Amino acid sequence: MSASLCGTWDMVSNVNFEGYMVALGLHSELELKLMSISRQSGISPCLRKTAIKLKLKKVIEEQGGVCRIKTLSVFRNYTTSFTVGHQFEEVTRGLDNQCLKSTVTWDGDRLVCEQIGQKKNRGWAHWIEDDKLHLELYCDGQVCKQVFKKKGLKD
Ligand code: YOG
Repeated sequence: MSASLCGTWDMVSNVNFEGYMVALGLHSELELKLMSISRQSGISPCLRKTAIKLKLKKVIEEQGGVCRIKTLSVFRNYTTSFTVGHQFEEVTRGLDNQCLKSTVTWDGDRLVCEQIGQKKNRGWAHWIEDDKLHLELYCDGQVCKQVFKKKGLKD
């Protein structure tokens, strides 16, 4: 883990989070009934409405070769731990509740995660630009772009 990604970061912008969440699996109430799928497996419009208002915080740490990324909010938290280059089982509990085969690697200065599961072209990429932490979350053609500033620093 590049030392520069480590730290506590506060969200300053969030573009197309809605599109990303829809791509993760929105179905209307009627569709859910027809498919007999519990609301748990997608992200309901109500949940998306809550999620989009959140100011997220990232806490990125590395210890003994294991990297941990915490995504924190007043509503819900999500943590993932991994070793770069080693595939792991990721369960997106509290998000879209999927079981993924995830692999994080370095692509130049970008820390890139490929998430293999039911959705095509799912993953994320982190990098530093202008002292800010950048994140692209992508799924099935949708890209959400988030930017974070180091905690305590001005914009
Ligand atoms: O981060 O994969 O930093 O894991 C994306 C949420 C909202 C719940 C957050 C809770 C996707 C309802 C994780 C938000 C939307 C909406 C706070 C992003 C799903 C459900 C947890 C992520 C990576 C890269 C590390």
